[in-house]
Amino acid sequence: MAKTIRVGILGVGVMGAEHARILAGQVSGAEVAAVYDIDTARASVVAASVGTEVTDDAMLLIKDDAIDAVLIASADATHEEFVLATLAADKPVLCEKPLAPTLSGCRRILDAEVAVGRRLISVGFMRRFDPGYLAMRADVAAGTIGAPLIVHCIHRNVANPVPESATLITGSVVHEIDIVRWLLDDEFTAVTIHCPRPSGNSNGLQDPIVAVFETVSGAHVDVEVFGNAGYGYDVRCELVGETGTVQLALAADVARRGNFAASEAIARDWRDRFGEAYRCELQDWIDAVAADRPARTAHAWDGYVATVVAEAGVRALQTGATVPVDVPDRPALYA
Ligand code: ISE
Repeated sequence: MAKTIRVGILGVGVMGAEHARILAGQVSGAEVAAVYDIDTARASVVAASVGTEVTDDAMLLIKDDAIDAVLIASADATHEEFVLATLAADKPVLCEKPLAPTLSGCRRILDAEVAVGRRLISVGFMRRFDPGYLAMRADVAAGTIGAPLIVHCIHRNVANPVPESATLITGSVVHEIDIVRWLLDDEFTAVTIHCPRPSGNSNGLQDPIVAVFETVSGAHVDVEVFGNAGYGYDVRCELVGETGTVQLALAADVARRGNFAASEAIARDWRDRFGEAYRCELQDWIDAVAADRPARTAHAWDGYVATVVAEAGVRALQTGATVPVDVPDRPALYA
């Protein structure tokens, strides 16, 4: 019988609790073996919900022989320390985005993994497992729409309390940065940020933002992002090629008709919209750990490049200028 992978989860806020729930109930071959959170009361609630133990020391959890793999969903500022400790323990780790909040932190992680010489790090860009994005990528690879020329993206949150406008880029647009690199198999070369009149619901921040990227192949990518769109969590993507277009379907599972009108539900948040993607991401990660192969998720290099591009986006927001994106050479480990 295949080995059960014993996962330790660091951080059980919104996403850590969701990962615990999915791992415990929807993923085969996995067990949530321990959880840690800086808020021990929260850790106890999540541990009880999945029938596991609470550990009050993150480093002990990472080193524990009873833990095979580590999932990091703690505060962004803790990612670097926890990922490096997991690498030092020679264990696979799935880290929620961002890999680290600073480029220097991402670089230290990358260098550490290159020194180990084995890919142990996965980064939680779950959209790569969404059936719609997967179908779009297959179309691009098959040449169905010809060479991609333009990508139109929409990313609207219901009410996302972010500390500063830049977080709309580092926390939200970063998903489009990753998914477009992956869809087009291309790299970004420049970014410009446009700032429309802020919404009355913007809490004093620049919200919405429109980011426009250019790529090595010459494609243009626009991303409209809202922290506080109010009406629903709405993620769209249309890829325009030389001979056709492909886009994510908008339809929910059911559409209702009545009172001379038709309606369908809109997701409430990313857990709702990307539930299947999270499940597939976790199942693939567990299968990869069991088979001792790299997971299909984004790896540390992808996490690093996403931060390179997002940081350029933040500079573009701050200066109003078009900022070049300099992606260094890819280490052979990520070929
Ligand atoms: C949030 O942190 C996420 O990662 C969601 O997937 C994204 O849609 C949202 O905009 C972010 O704030």
